[in-house]
Amino acid sequence: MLRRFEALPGAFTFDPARCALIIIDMQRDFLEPGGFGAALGNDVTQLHRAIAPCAALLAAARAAGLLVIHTREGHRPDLTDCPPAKLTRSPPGLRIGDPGPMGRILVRGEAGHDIIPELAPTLGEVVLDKPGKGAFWATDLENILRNRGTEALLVAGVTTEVCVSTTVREGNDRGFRCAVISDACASYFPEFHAAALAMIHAQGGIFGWVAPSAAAIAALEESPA
Ligand code: TIU
Repeated sequence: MLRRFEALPGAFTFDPARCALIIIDMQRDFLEPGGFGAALGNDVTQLHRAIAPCAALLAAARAAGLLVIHTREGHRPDLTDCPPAKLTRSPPGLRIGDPGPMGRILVRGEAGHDIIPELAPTLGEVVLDKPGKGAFWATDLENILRNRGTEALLVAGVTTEVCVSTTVREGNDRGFRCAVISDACASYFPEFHAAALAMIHAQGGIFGWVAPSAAAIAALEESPA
C-alpha cells in the first residue's frame, strides 16, 4: 500500500517495501566530546537535538518493515583509504588516526567510530562504512538498494549540510527519491541546517523533499488497508 505524507515542496509517497531509512553517521565521533567533530572545533551538543527524532523514526521504520541502513564515516586503521588532502586538513594531534579519548579519531574499529547507543543497529540492519561524505561514493550502497528494488529513501542523521546533503545529492542523481527528515538531522551550525534543507526542497524539489519526523512517522504507522 502506498503511504503519503505532507512535505516540501509537495506530498511524498512511498511503498514501504521499496523504501529505505538511511541514518547518516550518528557516531560517537560526531556527537560526543573528544571525537572528530570536536577535533574540527565544533560544539557537539548542537547535534543532540536529532537523537530523539531519529530514535522515533527508526522505531517506526522497523515496525513498518523498511530496509534500515546505518552509515559510518571512517577509515581503515592504516589510513590507506584516507586522502592526504583530508588527513592534513586538521592540525597535527587532532588529525584522523590520531589518538583521542575514544580511540583513534575517525578510524574503523575504534570506540568513537561506533554508532551512539540510542541508535544502535539491530541484527539484519545494514551497517555501511564509507570513507567519504557521500554514502554512495566508494561503497556498495547503490547495489544494496537496487537489489531490494528500493526507489525511495528517508534520510536522517548528521550533519545536514555535509554528509546528509552529499548523500541526498548523490542519491537524487541516481534516480532515488529522497525525503530528508528535518528534525532528525542536525548541524553544528543551525543556520547551515536551515539553509541546507531549503536548498533541497527549493526549485520544485531540486534534490528532494523535506518533512518533519512526525509526518513521516504517522505515514509509517498507518495500518495497511
Ligand atoms: N564536519 C561535518 O559537519 N561533518 C562531517 O565531517 N561528516 C558528516 O557530516 N558525517
